Amino acid sequence: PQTIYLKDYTPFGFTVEEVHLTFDLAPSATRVTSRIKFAPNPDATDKTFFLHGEELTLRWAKIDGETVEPTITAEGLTCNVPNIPFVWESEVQIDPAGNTALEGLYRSSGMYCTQCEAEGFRKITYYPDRPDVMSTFTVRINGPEPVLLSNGNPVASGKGWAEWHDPWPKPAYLFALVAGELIAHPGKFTTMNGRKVELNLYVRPGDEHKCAFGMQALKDSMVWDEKVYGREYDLDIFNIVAVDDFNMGAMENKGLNVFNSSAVLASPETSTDQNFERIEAIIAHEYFHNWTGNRITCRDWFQLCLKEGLTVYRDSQFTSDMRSAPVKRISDVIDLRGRQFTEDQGPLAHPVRPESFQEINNFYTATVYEKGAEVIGMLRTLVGADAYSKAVDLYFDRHDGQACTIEDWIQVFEDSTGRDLGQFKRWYSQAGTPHLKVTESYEGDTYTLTFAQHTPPSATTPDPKPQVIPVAMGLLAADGSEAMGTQVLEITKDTQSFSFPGQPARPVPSILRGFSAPVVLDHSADHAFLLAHDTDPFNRWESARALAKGSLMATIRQGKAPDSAYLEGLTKVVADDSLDPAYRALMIGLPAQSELAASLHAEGDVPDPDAIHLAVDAMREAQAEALQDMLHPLYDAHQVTQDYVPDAAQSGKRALGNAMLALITRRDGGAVAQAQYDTATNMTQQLAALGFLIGAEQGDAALGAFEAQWKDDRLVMDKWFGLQVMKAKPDDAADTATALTRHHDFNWKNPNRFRATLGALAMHHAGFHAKDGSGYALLADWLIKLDPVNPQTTARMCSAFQTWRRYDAIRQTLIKAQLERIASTPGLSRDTAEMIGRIRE
Ligand code: DPP
Ligand code: ZN
Repeated sequence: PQTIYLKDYTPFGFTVEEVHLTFDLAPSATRVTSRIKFAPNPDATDKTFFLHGEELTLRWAKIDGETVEPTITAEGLTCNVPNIPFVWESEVQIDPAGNTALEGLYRSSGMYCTQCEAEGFRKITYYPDRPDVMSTFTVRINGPEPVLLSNGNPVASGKGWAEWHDPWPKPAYLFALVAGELIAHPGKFTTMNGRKVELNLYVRPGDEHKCAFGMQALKDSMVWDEKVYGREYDLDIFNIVAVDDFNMGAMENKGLNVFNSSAVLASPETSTDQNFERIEAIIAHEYFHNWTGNRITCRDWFQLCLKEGLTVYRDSQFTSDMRSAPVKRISDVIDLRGRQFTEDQGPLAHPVRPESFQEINNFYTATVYEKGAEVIGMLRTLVGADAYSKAVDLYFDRHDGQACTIEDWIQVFEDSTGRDLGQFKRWYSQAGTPHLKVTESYEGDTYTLTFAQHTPPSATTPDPKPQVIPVAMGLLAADGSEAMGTQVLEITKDTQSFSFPGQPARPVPSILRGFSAPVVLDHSADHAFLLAHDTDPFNRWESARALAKGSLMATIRQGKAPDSAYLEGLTKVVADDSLDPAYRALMIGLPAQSELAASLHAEGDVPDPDAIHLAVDAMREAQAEALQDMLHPLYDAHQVTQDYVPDAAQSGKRALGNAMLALITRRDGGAVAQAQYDTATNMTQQLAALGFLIGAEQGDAALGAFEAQWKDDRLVMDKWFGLQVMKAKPDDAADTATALTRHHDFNWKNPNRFRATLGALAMHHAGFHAKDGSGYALLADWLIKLDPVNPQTTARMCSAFQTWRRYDAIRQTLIKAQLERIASTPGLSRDTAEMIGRIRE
């Protein structure tokens, strides 16, 4: 397969002035007629007329009305064209029903839908399928389906047809078409300048009762983007469609967002608090793309972080404003460490802006998205909130309607602040997580902190240079009061010292407040003191994490009993009713077992998944013992008696109540959990109780009851599949997953169900890494089976193997055998081949 490089970018030889598409829908033989006005691009030197096209049957093609005979390959076509503006017309036939890859135009539960990002439009018709080619689109859909949707505004419709026009020039990856028997949940919105917008959430019959929350989230997002970023919606209509078979979470197609039904459908009976929060964030994310992604798009796919990093950053700001900022920050850091740090530590490490790829679908990663968002956050910390807003305004003014690069983005900050951001740009070009070692000294009345930064080299960044690291920090006095409020230090060199004179006594530093940079901090801080006194909620939580982790590592390595300083500190925080219950629930959490494995590996040990599992279990037991007097009182005090609302306040109560229930169940054998299960009126309480019952005596009966109650609800059944694997004992995880794959409802071609079952296995650290290799073999079996059907989802799940070099020789041999088995499968997709190739390196 061909490798594509950022440095080889050249503009397309032609501009597109206008696109007209006509779809004659038929499940196995849809006809797509295109009429496209091209003109020679004065900015381009290469004037080759190449149109992408894959899996298309060309019926005819014309230039200015004259039939032409283009040269066709598996990737597209070339044709001789005039050196003046001309009209290209063609008709192709495609097979939506046979499209299981869920890319291009496909069928899902009887409806038609599309997914074109990144390169799916080329499976719909011949076109320059690259993000820097932007055009207006007019689309006519002919079909018997009652609902026929595309981008932009509706122009006209009649029985069996509809026409849409999108006045905003866009790249083909933002094209969308939906047709089917759908029901609209309508809404209305008036923008800040008085534009009346019709809103619709389209769902399949039967899902009407799951729309209200998504509609409200959309309105909240529209208001927020006006208020915080001054961004107004720009069409007469905004449609969202829920689709059951979808590779990703959702897609920001102009005026017609298509969502994985798991990312939009919600009701108290079927969705957990976490589902509601995620849905709100994804709706916001896709809506915010209208400006950061659609109005201003990416010049090429190497710039993916330009839209994704910024949009993730914006949706995290939104969630912080809607809910609790500290809770959101802590959750984001847990996620970043779990997924992005893992990527940075292994063979899949790549910069936020990669410089080469074979298959762009493999770069929709935690590094591009989440680290990309962290980079924006650092930029804002460095320049300040006001300067950030001015720079972003300039970005919108200067680049509206353009396809841009990271250089354009950085330039608006340089121009509006006068700062030189040359060194800062390394965050976009260097892979790897910087380690920041901190040492302290105190002489006279001067307290000094010295920082030394070091980024481990990786395949794409063999020689990392120092980064610009904004370190938010403060100083505490011995009595716990603030000796110095939060300041931001800018570290730019390998080693750098900062002095704080006028300290009458040695202060205690609180470093990297709010996790102001995505780095690994190496500092032997007084975590017990910080857990008790830090005024920064993030660092207070971080101290609990550090103590828990230190204790777990000592148990794993030396068999030590859980650390009493940690348990005492934890007890005080959990008992503190002045703190948000959601925050206290997070305090009780422990580092992921995979994170412990990573730390052991980084410190030169070979992680033993079973020992890690046992240490975590012992720590949970110790927590139950330390907190035992407050488990029942706190559980009772955090029962919600009002009608269910998925807001931060109620969710926080349920989170703390269920954290107590988890520990109670260790003691009472499941009596309280069973009572909660029996009386639950919402999915949060029902599912939490079910999870605690699995493994207890009542577990099988509860699973049976749950299945009987929810067998007709796909999204709830995904939870049922996933939970059994997650809660399985390490030795049973692979067998549990195997049994579930034989369940009559295991539809492996549905990405949600596949991920719920096999993805859960990959996330079960001790189960996936079972010594006999059963977890590895099972996942490999299914990846080999899925690859010809859905390469994108297969390739994504190969990342389960990315940490293989951490483990012992026996496990490495077992994994390697599976990687080789996958790699040698005949006809392996480009997606999966690239992933396995990188992982094996
Ligand atoms: N662009 C989508 C999103 O991140 C993913 N295809 O919103
Ligand atoms: Zn996005």
